[in-house]
Amino acid sequence: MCHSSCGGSVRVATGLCQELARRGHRVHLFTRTTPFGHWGQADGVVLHRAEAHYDKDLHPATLFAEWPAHVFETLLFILLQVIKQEGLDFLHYHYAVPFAYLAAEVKLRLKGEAPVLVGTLHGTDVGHYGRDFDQGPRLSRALRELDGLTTVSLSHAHLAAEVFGLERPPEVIPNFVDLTKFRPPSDQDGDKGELKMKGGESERARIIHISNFRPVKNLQSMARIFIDIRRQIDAELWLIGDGPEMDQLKAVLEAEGVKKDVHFMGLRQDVDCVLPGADLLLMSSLYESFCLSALEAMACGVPVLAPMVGGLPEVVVHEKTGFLFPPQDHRAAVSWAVNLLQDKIEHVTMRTAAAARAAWFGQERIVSVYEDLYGNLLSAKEKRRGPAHALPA
Ligand code: GMT
Repeated sequence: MCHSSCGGSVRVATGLCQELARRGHRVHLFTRTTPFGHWGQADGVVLHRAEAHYDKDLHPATLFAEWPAHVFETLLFILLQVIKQEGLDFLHYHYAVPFAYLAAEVKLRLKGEAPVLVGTLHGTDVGHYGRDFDQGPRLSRALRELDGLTTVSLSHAHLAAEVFGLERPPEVIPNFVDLTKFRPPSDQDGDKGELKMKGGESERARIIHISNFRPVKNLQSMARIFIDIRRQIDAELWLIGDGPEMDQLKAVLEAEGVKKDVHFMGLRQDVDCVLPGADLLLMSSLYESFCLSALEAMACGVPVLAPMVGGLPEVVVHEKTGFLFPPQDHRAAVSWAVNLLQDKIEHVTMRTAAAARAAWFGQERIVSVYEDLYGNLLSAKEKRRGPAHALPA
């Protein structure tokens, strides 16, 4: 189960589904509506939606975690039906709200016949909902119904343990990147999508920011850093994504006279085609449990400039694959960016190191970690149920 927006948890969930199906597993995906991006049946994943069509008010950049009761009930009905018909072994959700409640309800209804329940915590499900006076305790109870709980970084695991009062922190299975899609530019990629934008002999530095433009991305700060970089060197800013903070961001860029240096690329699915043409990814989030964009940028050989918050230090290696600035220390961020973008040798070294580091988070390896977890949880369940329920050899 996952949301339908363009966010990282959806990317991880759908990527995991596709890779598991490619490996021969039977995979069903349960969502509110069609997940952002192309979702064909060709990849072998069977999609079940509570609502067949996009509601025009559901902007794909916004994660709508609080569902109306009828949507919740519809997906629960579909879940129970498919679990019984297909004899599903696992029910795995990405992002706790509202899926932790759905999983707990499935367990309550199916009792001993319920599939093994796995949950993956991603970000604001802990930092926002976990701390909520009303939802926090409910969520905490729902998490205790799980057979396996994971999250995407050590830092987020500690936060989750503290917020939910868990005896043991969730298991860390980091996010992954498809290294066949996200890779540094090569000669064969000459015509690959937006790489053409790099064309010409311009020496202009290309700084890219990718997000869902929500308050947690701290876009005013991102704009300030870009503006100060632009005051010192020739640079342009590529913005990928859209969201509630976009209008305010545009106003700042306009007021500072740098809007002409900004390319608004909107929400798009071919980020892998754009990223390799950039020189630096700029993030300024207040919090990131992981920051999938940082990983994808590094996989494309793009160094990352980001604040030292949450799980970012587990992804970006300071001074090797990018720079991690203390939050609020814009001066340090600007100075690192300017120096890097002016030093071709250092930039190439960092590009190579970034791609090498990202390889450790390759989809092949990380999806196998999920498979191992499923295997272990299934064996534990069989053991609990005793020999009568053992799987045939
Ligand atoms: O929790 C959120 O704000 C939404 C969530 C999402 O669906 O995009 O983002 C989180 O999950 C991503 C995938 O694991 C991480 O890369 C993001 O860092 C994380 N966002 C936050 O922690 C704010």
